[in-house]
Amino acid sequence: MPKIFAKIIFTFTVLFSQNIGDDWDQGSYDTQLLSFQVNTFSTGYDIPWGMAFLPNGELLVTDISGSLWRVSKNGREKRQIGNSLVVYYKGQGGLLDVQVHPDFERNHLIYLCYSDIQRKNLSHTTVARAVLNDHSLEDFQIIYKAPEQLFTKISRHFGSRIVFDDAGYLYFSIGDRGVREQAQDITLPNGKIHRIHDDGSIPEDNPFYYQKSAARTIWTYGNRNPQGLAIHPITRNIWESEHGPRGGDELNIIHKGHNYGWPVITYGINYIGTKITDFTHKEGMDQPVWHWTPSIAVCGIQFYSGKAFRPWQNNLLAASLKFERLHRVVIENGEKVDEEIIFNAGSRVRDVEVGPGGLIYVALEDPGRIVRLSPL
Ligand SMILES: [Ca+2]
Ligand SMILES: [Ca+2]
Repeated sequence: MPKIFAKIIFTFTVLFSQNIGDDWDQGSYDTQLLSFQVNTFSTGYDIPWGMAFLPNGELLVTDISGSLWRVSKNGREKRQIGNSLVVYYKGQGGLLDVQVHPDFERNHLIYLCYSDIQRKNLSHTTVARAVLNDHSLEDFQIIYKAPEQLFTKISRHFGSRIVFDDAGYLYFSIGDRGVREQAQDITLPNGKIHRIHDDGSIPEDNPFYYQKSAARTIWTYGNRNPQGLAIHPITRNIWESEHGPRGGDELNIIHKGHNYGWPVITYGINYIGTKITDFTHKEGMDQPVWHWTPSIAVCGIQFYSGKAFRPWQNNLLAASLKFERLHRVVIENGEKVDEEIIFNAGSRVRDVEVGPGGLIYVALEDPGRIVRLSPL
């Protein structure tokens, strides 16, 4: 009998934490190739920053404020996953991305990146992993942490996203931490894409592994503030999006050891309108596949693969914070050939993810919520 009462109380708690009546995102949208409808999927976040699906179809959601959530397949139940993270929740800092280990069904490992605190107000991007056991984290382990002396009071440009490639390597991004020149300095982790093993050990074939005083986790450099990482469904290349300054938001294909130019080359200018550099091109520095000028404030990206939106197969979905919309970018042979705004959300779009059934999940701000797109 007590067990039944506990269950009833629990059910009520879950239902009332859902704000099920808040269906402000209902609506249908017509686009070039198809029409879809939008439904509220999950509510009650400050800013839902990152999303990752578990193999069983449940969704993990990070809230920038530091909480981690496990949302049922239909979105009706949302339960907090206990964690002991101490995150620097300030400016652009907080709990950032979440990713699921490719072999999750066997090892139950999930990965988190966040702005970590070292003494009072000093912060940097850290990556951790833990075993997800129902609604708690066990065997919590920090697998990447910057040297202590690099933690600063600056609360911007932490990055950060996490992605695994097919060989099981983990890539994560760190922004330039507000000191632009550091993106070119390979002794520092700032303004870089990093590559590590799933346990945090550093692969010996990283490009600067044997270079004296280099940060050995570096995979690419000259990346300003990357907040999007995704694997192309066919080529399996890693694609990255990064915030430019005023103008010059970039979409890049990430290649081992390459220099993506920031701040030596850019299509952007300073926020106050002054020049950063005279150069948009330089030998030895990669050109972006595309740059958004003026900036759309590009955040999360994900390639579409699934059956539900078949005409969008292999297109890139890109979140725009500034213009509060979702873009669909058509890529052919590594180049952008078309772009369409498919969803004017009316709220900053933080992240986009594709669910197991091929439906599209979009993380929105103010109020923090997740909506689901399904074809009509
Ligand atoms: Ca994700
Ligand atoms: Ca660049």
